[in-house]
Amino acid sequence: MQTWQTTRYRIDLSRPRVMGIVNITPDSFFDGGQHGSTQAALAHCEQLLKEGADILDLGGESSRPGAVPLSLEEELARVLPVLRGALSLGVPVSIDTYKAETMRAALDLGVDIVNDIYALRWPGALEVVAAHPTCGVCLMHMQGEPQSMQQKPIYGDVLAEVAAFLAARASALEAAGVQTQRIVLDPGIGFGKTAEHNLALLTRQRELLALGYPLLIGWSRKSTLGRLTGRPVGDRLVASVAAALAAAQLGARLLRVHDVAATVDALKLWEAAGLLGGPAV
Ligand code: HH2
Repeated sequence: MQTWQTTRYRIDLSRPRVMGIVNITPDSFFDGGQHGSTQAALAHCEQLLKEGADILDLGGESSRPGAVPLSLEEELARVLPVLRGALSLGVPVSIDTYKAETMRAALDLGVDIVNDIYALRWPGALEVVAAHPTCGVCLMHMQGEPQSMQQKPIYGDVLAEVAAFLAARASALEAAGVQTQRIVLDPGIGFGKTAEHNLALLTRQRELLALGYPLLIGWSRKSTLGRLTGRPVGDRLVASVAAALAAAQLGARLLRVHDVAATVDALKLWEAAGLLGGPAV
């Protein structure tokens, strides 16, 4: 059985799992400012669990194109109180950060997963994860950095380059002693990629499964869906659910989404129809 080892849970990936997004930020591209206080963020966590989320992914810093980096102090002030509360809700809790100090503080609280858009490339990050005995980790691909990543992303073969990067990061982590079962990979939809690059990563997603790790995918509300449909971010629910289903059908086992209830409903139908039999790793 395919699983993801995390601090407190071994997550069964024999079917797709829904990771609900909790942005404790004033400026996230879709829900900025909606769950900015600790109380509002925890209420949102509980709401997402009622809707069927399997995992909660909490972040204090927006990584939207052009986002301004946040100080460590401000990030800790935003995320730690919410993490403390979320850890009692009975599901795996993930921290979306690239700062080693934030990872360490979150892991000290008992957080289950480190989700890093820089794939542990910031100083000290890899060492923090490697020093932990069991936490899960998501390594994401990004070309450039959020401030400038959408200015002119260039690839020869986007699939080959993303796959090579992710394989190298996973190898670095394993060389530092992290077990394969703790690692999942994410091609980073929208992170230094044009709409064409993102769509190639969907149509050829199966090639990433060949790396031998579970895939986590985040299409939710992203601009490529706006390019395809002509709709603003607030009107991309249907396209987001469709993208999540397509990713699941093509073998992704972790879906990072804002719209948990709609995604869970759609997955139930896809599962009943036998469309989620994508190749397990
Ligand atoms: N996307 C965002 C943030 N973190 N992590 C992973 N692993 N994969 C993703 O695709 C991903 C991610 C951006 O979405 P969101 O958190 O809603 O927006 P913002 O960064 O503006 O807070």
